[in-house]
Amino acid sequence: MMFTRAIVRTPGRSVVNGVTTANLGKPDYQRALQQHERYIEALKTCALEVTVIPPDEEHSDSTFVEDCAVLTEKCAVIGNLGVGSRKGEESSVEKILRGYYSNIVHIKDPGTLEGGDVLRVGKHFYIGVTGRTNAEGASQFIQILNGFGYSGSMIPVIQALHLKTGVAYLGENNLVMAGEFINHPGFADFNAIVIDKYESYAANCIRVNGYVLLPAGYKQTRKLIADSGYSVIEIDVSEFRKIDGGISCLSLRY
Ligand code: CIR
Repeated sequence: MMFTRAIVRTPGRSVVNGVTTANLGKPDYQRALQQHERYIEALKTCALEVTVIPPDEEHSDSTFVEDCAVLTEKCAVIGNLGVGSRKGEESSVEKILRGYYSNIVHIKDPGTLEGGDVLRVGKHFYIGVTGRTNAEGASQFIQILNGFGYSGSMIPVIQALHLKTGVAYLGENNLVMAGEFINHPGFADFNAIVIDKYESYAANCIRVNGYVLLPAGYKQTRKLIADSGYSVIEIDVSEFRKIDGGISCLSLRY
C-alpha cells in the first residue's frame, strides 16, 4: 500500500531516560537528534509529507509515536499505552490526527494497546498480546476493525517487547521474521525472510512506498532484503536502540 504522510516527534532531552531493557548505556542526546533528522530525510525520500511534533519532555519515550495510534484509510485508532510512564503521550498525537481523520476511536481501560504490536497485512491486522497490549485491548481493537471492514487476530508474544520487534511485512507476501516468530504457525503462509540471530534488531524495518528502511550496520539483513528485490535505505538509529526503539516506532505512516 502507498503512504503519503508521516508523523514523527523530535526527541526531547528526557529521551536519555527512556524505558529500556537493552543494557547499551544511555542515548547521546545530540546524536539522537541528528539520527532523527536523517530519519525524517529518509521518509521524505520515500515521498512522504512529514509532520514533526515538538518534543514532549514529560514523556521520555514520546519520540516513539508509532505506539500511540494505528492508522488506516478509514479511521484512526488511538491506543492506550501499557506502561505508566508513557500514558498521556497519545493526546498530542491525537490532536494532529484530528486534522486528517473524522473517525477517531479509542482503546479504553482496562484494555491496553500499543501500535508497535500491530502488524498490517492487506485488510488484516495481527495484534501481538504482550506486556504492553493485553487481550482486552486487542479485542476492543478487533471490534473496531470489524466495523470498518477489516479483520484482526491475536498473536501471543512471549519474549519480544512488541510484535513488530520481531516481524515486518514488506508486501508481496514477504514477511521478515526473527527470534520467536521464526516457524511461528500463525505466519506459516508467508514467504519468510529469516533474520540471523545476531542481527535480530534489524527485523524491525519498514516498507515505505518504493523503499525498505533498515537500521544501519546489519549487513546480512541488508543483503537478504536487497536480494528479495527491494531498494534499501539504511539509517543509523543506534541511540534509539539503547532504549529498545527502532525504525518502525519512530513514525506513524498513513
Ligand atoms: C518503550 O519501552 O516503550 C520504549 N523505550 C521503546 C518503544 C519502542 N516502540 C516500538 O517498538 N514500537
